Order: sequence, then C-alpha cells, then structure tokens
Amino acid sequence: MDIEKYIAGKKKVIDKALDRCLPSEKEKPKSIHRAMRYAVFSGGKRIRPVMTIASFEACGGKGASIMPVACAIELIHTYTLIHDDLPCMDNDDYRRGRPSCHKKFSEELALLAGDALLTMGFQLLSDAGNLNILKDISMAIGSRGTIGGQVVDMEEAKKKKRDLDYIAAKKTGALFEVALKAGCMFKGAGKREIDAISDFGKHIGFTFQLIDDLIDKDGYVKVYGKEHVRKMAELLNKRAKSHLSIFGNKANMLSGIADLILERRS
Ligand code: GRG
Repeated sequence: MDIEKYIAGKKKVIDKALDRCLPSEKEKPKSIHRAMRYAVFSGGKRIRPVMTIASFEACGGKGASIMPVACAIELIHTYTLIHDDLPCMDNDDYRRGRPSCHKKFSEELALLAGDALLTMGFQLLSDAGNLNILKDISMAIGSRGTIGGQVVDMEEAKKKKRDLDYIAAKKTGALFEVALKAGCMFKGAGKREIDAISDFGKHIGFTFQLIDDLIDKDGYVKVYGKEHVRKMAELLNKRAKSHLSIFGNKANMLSGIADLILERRS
C-alpha cells in the first residue's frame, strides 16, 4: 500500500478514537474540555500513534485493540506541546499556525489542559492493561526522558556548547522510541523484535530532530551546517531501516514512515 494513503487512513482512525475518548465540550467544566480538544484537534500529523500502530502490525498485530495505546501516545505528545509553548517555557504564541493553547484560552487553563491530557493518557494505558508498557512510557516521559531533555535544553539555551545529543535523544527521541516499542510489546513480540524496533526508534527520533533543525535553521545546523546535517540524517535513515530487516515485508510501512520523516520540508 502507498505510504501516504496508509498514514491518511490511520490518521482518520486515530482522530475518531481521540474524539471518542475526550470529554465533550459540553461536559462540565466546559472550559478545560474545550482547551483539551482545541489542542488535540489542531492539525497534528499524528506521526507517533501511526508508528505505534505500524509497529504493532509489523509484529503481526491486527484490529483496533492497540488504539488506547496509540491515543495515549498522542495525548501525551499534545501535553508536551502545550507546556512547551507556555510563557515560562518557550513562550510561543503560535502552534501549528494557530494561537497556542494559552493564547487561545489562558495560561492557567493551558497548564491544566496539558496535565489533564497527560493524566488521560495514563487512564488509556490502564485500559490497555499492559503494565510493562505503562512502565516504559512513564520512564520515557519522566525526568530521565522528555522532561529531562526539556530541562537540559532550557538550562543550556544560552550556552555556546549545548549537549545536543542528550537533548535530541531525550526531548524528541524518547517518545518516538517508546511509541514504536509499545506497539511491538502490545502484540507480545519477543526481545529480538522489541530491541530491533527500539533501535529503529532511536535512529528515526534523531533523524526527526535533525530535519526539524534543518527546517528551523537551529540546533545541529548552527553547529555543523546544513549540508553536514542533511548527510547525517540520510545516514541515520539508512541505519534505522537496517534494524527492520528481521520483519521482512511486514515493516514496509515503518520503512515508508522513516523515508517521509527524512523528506519532510515543513
Ligand atoms: C514536558 C514541557 C515538556 C516538554 C517536553 C517534547 C517536548 C519536551 C517539547 C515539545 C517541543 C518540541 C519542539 C520538541 C521537539 C520535537 C518536535 C519537533 C515536536 C513536534 O512534533 P510534530 O512535528 O508535531 O510531530 P505535530 O504538530 O505534527 O503533532
């Protein structure tokens, strides 16, 4: 199947599932439910939950049982974006071309909407009923994962020499890796498959960050220059895909996603 069609199809299914699990805007307290929905339905690519589903399928999984895990990953991702935009963090007025959550609502509501999405992510993970996944996701997004990456990014923002590898691995890479690993674990795959998917995740998480830096002319691009960073991304893409060989054709969609990440221009 064509990769773009595959992603568009999965995105529709994910959006429907997210719509079903989020409280209605009419439910009390309406303000926070509006803020949560505003942040979730604002044009995100859904690349992480698509990868969760694609890794579940690469391990032989079929059907909708993976959806709570996929939705949890997207809700957690959305929480990080809301909090990242807050005045005390990056202070961004816009996200995905629209006013950021705190600009549209208020700082207090945006903070709480982020907290509520994170909490709902864990609620969905408990629905999925796999304690190992719950533990891995908790570790990936805590102070040794995305939050740790955010802290180092924040503290080193003005320094000349920043630990870009740590920031990329934790702030961006950890959620990519665990999104992929969770799909595999949910199918009950063995250690060999889980390790291969994790290695794939590490490499494409890093590629995603390099491409993001190329788009923003920031981070690695400031240190190494455009051409070198593009070459690094191409190499990482190849290495990422080499970890998929044990899955044969079943990993075609994951491989296609890796290529799309490399080709992203905006
Ligand atoms: C816990 C406050 C807090 C932050 C955690 C992940 C993170 C750290 C902050 C997010 C901000 C950021 C720019 C991270 C780098 C990764 C990245 C480019 C995220 C955007 O991901 P896309 O492009 O987003 O997949 P969409 O809009 O498609 O959902």
